[in-house]
Amino acid sequence: MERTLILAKPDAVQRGLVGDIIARLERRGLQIVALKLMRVTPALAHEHYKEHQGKPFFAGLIDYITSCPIVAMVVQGPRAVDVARSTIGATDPAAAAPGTIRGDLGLTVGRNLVHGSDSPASAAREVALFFRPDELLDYARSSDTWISEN
Ligand code: D4T
Repeated sequence: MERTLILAKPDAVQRGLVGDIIARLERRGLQIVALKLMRVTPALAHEHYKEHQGKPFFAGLIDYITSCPIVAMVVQGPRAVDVARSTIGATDPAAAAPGTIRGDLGLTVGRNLVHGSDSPASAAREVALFFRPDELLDYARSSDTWISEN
């Protein structure tokens, strides 16, 4: 069982595509472990994208991710990192396969709708950037997952 960070980026929120994106991940079989609507501060954006510092698209990437609220979530499942990335599709939506989120809903790399962690190590780092440990459901604890009867 793996966990991964998913961000529905500002263009997804503005275009009203959050529900569609979540539905695709859920239909694939991934379980939501944490979910929130939030703003990304410049400090968080720089930390999240620090591997891209110095690249020509870095400033635009920071402006984009901080421009409007996003929806951050953690999902889990077998090989969740790779499963989420294959559901999301290639980084450039113009090259992403039809049937993927980016291939169906996006067109340009600068507005590619979704982020998914690229490895289990990145996922652990990124989940900790966006969520406190107590914000993550513990599916082993039945009170977190089942509605109790009256
Ligand atoms: P994220 O990290 O957003 O899930 O995207 P990917 O994992 O698929 O792609 P990435 O890390 O290589 O790129 C991060 C982010 O930068 C934007 N970008 C990327 C861009 O605007 N221009 C570019 O040329 C590239 C390579 C898109 C995603």
